[in-house]
Amino acid sequence: MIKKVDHIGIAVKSLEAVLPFYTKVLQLPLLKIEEVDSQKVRVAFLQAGETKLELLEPISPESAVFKFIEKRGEGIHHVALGVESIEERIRQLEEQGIRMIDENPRLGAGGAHIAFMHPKSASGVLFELCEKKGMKG
Ligand code: CMX
Repeated sequence: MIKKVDHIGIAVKSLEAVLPFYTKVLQLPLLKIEEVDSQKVRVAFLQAGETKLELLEPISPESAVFKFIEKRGEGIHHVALGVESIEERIRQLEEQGIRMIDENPRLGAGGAHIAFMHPKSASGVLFELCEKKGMKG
């Protein structure tokens, strides 16, 4: 069902403030920076071997990431699992009693199809299902 850990989401207050740590200290290649308006975040993707890190900066107090940082501070926000046939995966999880935040996939960064599971259904971890239909990586 799960192909790989596609990326790990990390909540940050400011991309500019933390990027030198990731690009200069850890020497991870910066793949892209983009705004995901639907999620009210600006994101930076870094290649970390076979997976990626997604730095998430809230661009509005309405963003889930803004609320997360207020409550818990900066840090690991979610784990994104790469899947195929995301609609089918969602149905399977629901059949097993898992509460989905997204009952249907929606568009995330880079045009990926994504759906979040509720952390209360996943022992306190916010998991994202992520399908890259016709996309590389
Ligand atoms: N990881 C683990 N637990 C989390 C969490 C996270 N990232 N965010 C919230 N929670 C927990 C809280 O600690 C809280 O638990 P307690 O009741 O035990 O304190 C519970 O979930 C409810 O949290 P809340 O602060 O009251 O916030 P909400 O219920 O309003 O929202 C959530 C929580 C997960 C439903 C919401 O953040 C959400 O819908 N997330 C999915 C979308 C998202 O995160 N988008 C940003 C990234 C987008 C991208 O990658 O492009």
